[in-house]
Amino acid sequence: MASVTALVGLVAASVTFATTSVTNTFVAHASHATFTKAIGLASTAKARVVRVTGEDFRFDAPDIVPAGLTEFRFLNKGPALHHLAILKLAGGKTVEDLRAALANPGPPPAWVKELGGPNAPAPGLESNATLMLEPGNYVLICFVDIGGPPHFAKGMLRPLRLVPAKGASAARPRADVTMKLVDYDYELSSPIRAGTRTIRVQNVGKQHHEVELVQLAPNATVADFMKWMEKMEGPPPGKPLGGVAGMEPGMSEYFTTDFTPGNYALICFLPDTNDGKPHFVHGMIQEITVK
Ligand SMILES: [Cu+2]
Repeated sequence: MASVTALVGLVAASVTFATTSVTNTFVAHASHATFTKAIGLASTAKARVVRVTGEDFRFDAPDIVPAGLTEFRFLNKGPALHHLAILKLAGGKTVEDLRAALANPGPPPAWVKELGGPNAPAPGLESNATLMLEPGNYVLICFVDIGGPPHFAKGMLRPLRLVPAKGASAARPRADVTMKLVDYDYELSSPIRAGTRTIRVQNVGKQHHEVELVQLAPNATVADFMKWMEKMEGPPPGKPLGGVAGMEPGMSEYFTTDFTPGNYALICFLPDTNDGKPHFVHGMIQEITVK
């Protein structure tokens, strides 16, 4: 039986990516100018940008935003690894109902919907996700577990209310590549070329899935990165950049990243609905090369 804790995705011990010098290169590249231009071309209106920062152990975010196409930009101030998972609370449920549900073991309530959101960037980096949101009650939450309680239990859980917007919503952005999440694999519509690329992530599987994008260090493999994840000792052979957090089947949303040439890993850490094992154990882990 799946439990509420089965929503927990990334499992990470204390991480100190921010100390690596490579990090600064990525901060310098963290521009979304190309992305917002692309949206402008695709429609008369742009996605509404909502900026959120995360740190040990809290989110800074607005309380109320208008509904419609929304780009979340998530800055991880660290020092731990954090992500910005977005849950929709259906049926008029509130954050207090969610807190109560999270405190008790058992199946996740049907009124909790996993809507993705920016997946974990290394401390000091920013990740993003663009998705369509309807009016209602939402929660910003971090499921990352650093060997103790998951971060939401330490304060990284924050309500967000979406209210009806005036005027039409922006159209969905144009994507360079579509990434299909299947049980249990990633299928790209075409190779990702170097540059600022918008990826449409579509969950066509029967289960929830995520994509954590990791830039692998030169000569490192995804196997090296996963081995390092077990103990997290020594310099990391890869750097988390973001991607999209856990999404319900049938959902799609977008993220934009500056891809420099090299090797990257796509990883799903979400637990399987049937056996509870992380999806990467079932094969949902892939190495790609960007040229
Ligand atoms: Cu998965």
